[in-house]
Amino acid sequence: MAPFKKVLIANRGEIALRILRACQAMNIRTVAVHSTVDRNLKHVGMADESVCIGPAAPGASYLNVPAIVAAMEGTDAEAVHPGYGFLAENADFAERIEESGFTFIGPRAETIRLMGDKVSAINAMRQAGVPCVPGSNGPLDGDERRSERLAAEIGYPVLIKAAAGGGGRGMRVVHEPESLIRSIDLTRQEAKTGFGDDTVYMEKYLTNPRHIEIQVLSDAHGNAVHLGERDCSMQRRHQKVIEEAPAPGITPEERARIGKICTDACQRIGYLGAGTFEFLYEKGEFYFIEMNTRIQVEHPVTECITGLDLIRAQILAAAGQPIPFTQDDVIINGHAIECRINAEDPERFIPQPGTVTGFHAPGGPGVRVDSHIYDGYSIPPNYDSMIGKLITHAESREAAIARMRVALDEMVLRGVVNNIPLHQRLLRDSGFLEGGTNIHYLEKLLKGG
Ligand code: MV4
Repeated sequence: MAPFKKVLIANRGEIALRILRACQAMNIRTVAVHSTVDRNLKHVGMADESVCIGPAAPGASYLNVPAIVAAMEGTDAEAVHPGYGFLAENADFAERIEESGFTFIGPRAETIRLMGDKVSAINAMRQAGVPCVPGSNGPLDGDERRSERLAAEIGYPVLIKAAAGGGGRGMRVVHEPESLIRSIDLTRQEAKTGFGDDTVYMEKYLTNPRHIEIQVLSDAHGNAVHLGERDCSMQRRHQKVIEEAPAPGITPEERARIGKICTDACQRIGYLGAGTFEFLYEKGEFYFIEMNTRIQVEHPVTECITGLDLIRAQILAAAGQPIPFTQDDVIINGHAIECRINAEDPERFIPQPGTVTGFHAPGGPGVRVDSHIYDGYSIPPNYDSMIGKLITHAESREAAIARMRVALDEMVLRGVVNNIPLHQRLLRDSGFLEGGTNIHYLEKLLKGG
C-alpha cells in the first residue's frame, strides 16, 4: 500500500524530478506545480497532473503559499514535498499545510522554527549533549562591557553571527578588541535589515575548519539512525562545489561517536524525517553550528554509500511508518563524490542562462546523473545556476575519483557555459587528491595560492 495516494511537488529542477521518481517508484500519484517559465521542465511533463502557480519570480510562484495550498485543494493531493530552498525550511508554510489538513513531508513546524533561529538551535543541541563552538550561549544584549569580557574569555578571533542568518549570511569576524563593539553593531544592523531580526550571538572563530555534516533519519515512533557524514568543505562563497562521503580521515569510531550524539539529540527533541547536523571539524573535534531540516542537494552521496533512498525515507516517515531497520543495519559501503554542475562562467562564477544545444549524460557502473536538462532545454535566468549533479560511487575514494574523471570527460554539455572544466581541474588537484582540505582551500586555489 502506498503511504499517500497523491503528493504535490513544491519545487523545480533536478530535485523536483528526483522527488517525482521516488513517488513513481512508490506508486504515489504526483502533482507538479510550476511557474510560467517552467512549463517545459522534465518533471512537469512526467507528472500525473500539473498546475501553473504564477510568474517566473519565485515570490509569485514557488514561494506563493496560497497558490500552492490552492493547488493541493484543487488536485486533492494529500502531502507536499518541498525539496530544498524555496519553502523547505519555512515553519509558517509547514504549519499552514498541516492546519489545512495536509501532510508536510519534513519535520514538525515547531522543529523547523527551533532550528531556523540559530541561537535556539544551538541551545537545544547543547542541552541535548551535542558539542558546540565555545561562545555566548545565547544572544548578545546591549551590555558592551559584558560582550568585551565574553570575547576576551573566548579568545580572539571571535565571530559575530545573526541568529536569523545561517548558510553564511550575516556574520563578521573580529580579530581584536578595538573593533568588537563596532562589529556587533554593524552585524546587528545588517541582521535587522536583512532578516527583520537583530538578534546576534558570538562564537570563537575557528580559522581552518572542515565542514562535515551528519545525515540523520528519524521516525514518529522515537527511532533515529544516522547515515554517516559528508565532507562539504570544497566550497566558494558558501556555494558547495564538490561533496563526498565518507569524509576523508574520519574513523569508524569517530563516526559512531558523533553519529550517536546526533541520534540521541534527535530523540530528545522529537525530530521527524531526514535532517542534517552541520559541524565544523578542526583538530579532531566536532563543533555543531547549524541544523538543516530539509533534504539537501548533496543527499545522493549518502544514498550511494548506504544504499538507501532518502526521498522515499522522508515520505515514509511523514506517513508515520517506522524505520524498518536499525543502526546496526546501516553499513557504509565504499566512497561517493558529487560534482555540482552549474551553468556559470567558470572564472567569474556569474550565472550563464541559455539553451542547451547538446546533452549526453555519462554512464556506466557507479555513475549517477541527477539532472532535469535535455537537448533544447532553455535555462531560465530566474533561479539558481545548478543544472544537475554528477555522482560517482566505487569501493574506494581513489576509484570514485577515477570514475568521476571519466564521467566528466564523457559528459557533453553544449550551448551553455558551465563549470565542468573547474571539476576536471579539481579532480586532478593534489590537495583534493590527498583529501581533507579545509573550507578555505578552493578560494585560495582560485586566487592562485
Ligand atoms: C563559522 C566559521 C568559523 N568559526 N563559525 C559559514 C556558513 C555558516 N553555516 C557558518 N559558517 C561558518 N561558521 C565559527 N565559529 C566558519 C564558517 C564558514 C564556513 C562554514 C562552512 C562551510 C563554508 C564556510 C565558509 C566560510 C566560513
